[in-house]
Amino acid sequence: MTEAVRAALRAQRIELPSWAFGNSGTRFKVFGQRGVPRTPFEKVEDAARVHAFTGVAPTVALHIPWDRVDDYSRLAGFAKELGVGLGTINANVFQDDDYMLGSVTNPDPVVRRKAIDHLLECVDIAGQVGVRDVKLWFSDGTNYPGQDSIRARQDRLAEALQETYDRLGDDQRLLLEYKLFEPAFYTTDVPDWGTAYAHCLRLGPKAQVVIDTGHHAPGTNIEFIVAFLLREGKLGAFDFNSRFYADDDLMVGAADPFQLFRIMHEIVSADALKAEAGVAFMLDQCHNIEPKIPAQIRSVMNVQEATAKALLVDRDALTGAQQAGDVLGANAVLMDAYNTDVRPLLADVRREMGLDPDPVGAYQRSGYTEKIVAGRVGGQQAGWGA
Ligand code: LRH
Ligand code: MN
Ligand code: MN
Repeated sequence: MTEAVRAALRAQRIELPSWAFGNSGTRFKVFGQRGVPRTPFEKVEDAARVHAFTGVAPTVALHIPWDRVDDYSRLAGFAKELGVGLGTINANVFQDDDYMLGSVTNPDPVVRRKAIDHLLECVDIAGQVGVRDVKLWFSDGTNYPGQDSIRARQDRLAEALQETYDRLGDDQRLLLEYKLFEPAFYTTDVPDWGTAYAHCLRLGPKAQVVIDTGHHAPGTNIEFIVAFLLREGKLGAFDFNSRFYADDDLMVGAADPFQLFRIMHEIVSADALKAEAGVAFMLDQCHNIEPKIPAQIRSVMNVQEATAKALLVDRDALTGAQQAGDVLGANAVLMDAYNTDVRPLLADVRREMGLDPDPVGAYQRSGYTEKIVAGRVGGQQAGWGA
């Protein structure tokens, strides 16, 4: 049992977002931190440090055009030299003035064409560097009743998704992310998992749903969505972060570690932790007031702790109690695992992997922060709020 748990923890993979390393903030203020990356290459350098100290974060997701470069193969080669690789390509069709009334659902066909062309470009970039996943999130929606036809916007969305889907290579996937609201405040064109699921189902097997943990109404039972989508083979990825109010993008596991555990319990129950299951575990966060590299390390560790606890659930005892209708017993099995202190186990796993058992401390002792603060002047903004 313990060796199986350790092996699963060693094999776990968590993808980092390039945008977590840039300056970020709210619509009130973006705080500049010293030493932040000025280029996508420097973001990859920072991501490589997170992997160096955790051993489980070997890929970095890009956001286009935030991470636009002339030569993506060169960026991929650079990442490889640092011991990491490029990950999911995130398409950004939400920051141009043209998109004020929407991107792929905009009433203007010229704007829709521009947005779809960008999605196709993202598929092509992913293809060039051998990346499997292209992630689509649309800020599209309306602010006022009557502003546009809800139904026509679904038709436009379906058309855009189909064209993008048709461009995918055999081994590529389209990942569709939903979000309840923001920036649109009346309707959002992909507001929930049901909408995302229905579009993905129509598109076919290469289209799957992304669950961003911060994109639901308060009180939503996210682990139910996880269980349902896994059962249907339609859970493609997570964007992990945590929230107290809305899409706060705080460190995963910071606001509600118990929820993260419940999510990972569904993953482990469905045997979906292993890479072959096809669920990508990504962070989607911004670090407005805390230092970014250690915050990413901390976030990776939080996911590992929730995973370790989920792996420790005594599944035979749980099934036994469930089948016997033993409500309290079943709940106790789950709580026993959740209340286990898994930090010594994870420290051991890190030693087995040749890592320092204390990744944040090891990073802080490494002198990397001092090096980037001295060497990088005029860091980049991550993009809006992220
Ligand atoms: C939207 C979102 C989406 C974007 C990211 C920057 O709120 O979660 O995943 O790509 O933020
Ligand atoms: Mn997201
Ligand atoms: Mn978000």
